[in-house]
Amino acid sequence: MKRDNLQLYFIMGTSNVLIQKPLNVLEKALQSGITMFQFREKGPNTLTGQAYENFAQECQKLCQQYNVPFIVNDDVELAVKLGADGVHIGQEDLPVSMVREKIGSMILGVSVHSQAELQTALQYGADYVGIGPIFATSSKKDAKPPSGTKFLQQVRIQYPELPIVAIGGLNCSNAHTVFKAGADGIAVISAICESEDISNTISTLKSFSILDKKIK
Ligand code: 3NM
Repeated sequence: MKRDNLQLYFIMGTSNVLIQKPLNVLEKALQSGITMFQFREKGPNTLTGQAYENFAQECQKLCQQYNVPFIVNDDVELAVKLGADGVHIGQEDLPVSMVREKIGSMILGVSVHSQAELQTALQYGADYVGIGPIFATSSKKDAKPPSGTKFLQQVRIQYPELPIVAIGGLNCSNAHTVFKAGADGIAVISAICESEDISNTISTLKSFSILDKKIK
């Protein structure tokens, strides 16, 4: 994968979208320029069984149309079954080594919060790491306390070439701080799911990245 893919990483499941249809939100986000998508069906009243699988497949189909990598959160079996572009795991999920074995050369993203977790992720070939929650988030019930940008900054200095995405409470008002701290990109749920103008939100979020600054 390219570091550029992380620039604006949208994460969504049915429980994150209250008023509109989830697939409409995803399509609008794809049209507006998200660079990666994570299917994360967690939280209250989530889909199960065939409905869960069908919804994942519909999300994947849309991502393929827009040439945006489709990443599955946690569910390695589903990712392999659908031929997803990758898997993202947290520290509560299967060990990094086991996931790498199961998914072969697919993209592997790992959430890390400490040096020890970072070293394990790198040892087993994580393609990118997620660092957060940077700010308070209401989208993940078991999120750790907000960490700020200190660890992110440290990891960037330590590994200048490592693909890093920041997550947790990021929005149009604060996203600039994580790009400044060295993130390649931002991962967001509510900033897009709760936006009244997805296209405008996405162009604002992307404008803080050095990738867009180079073009201007
Ligand atoms: N993981 P929002 S924070 C899925 O810290 C997730 O690992 C986090 O949602 C972590 O953009 C988070 O609405 C939720 O804050 C991010």
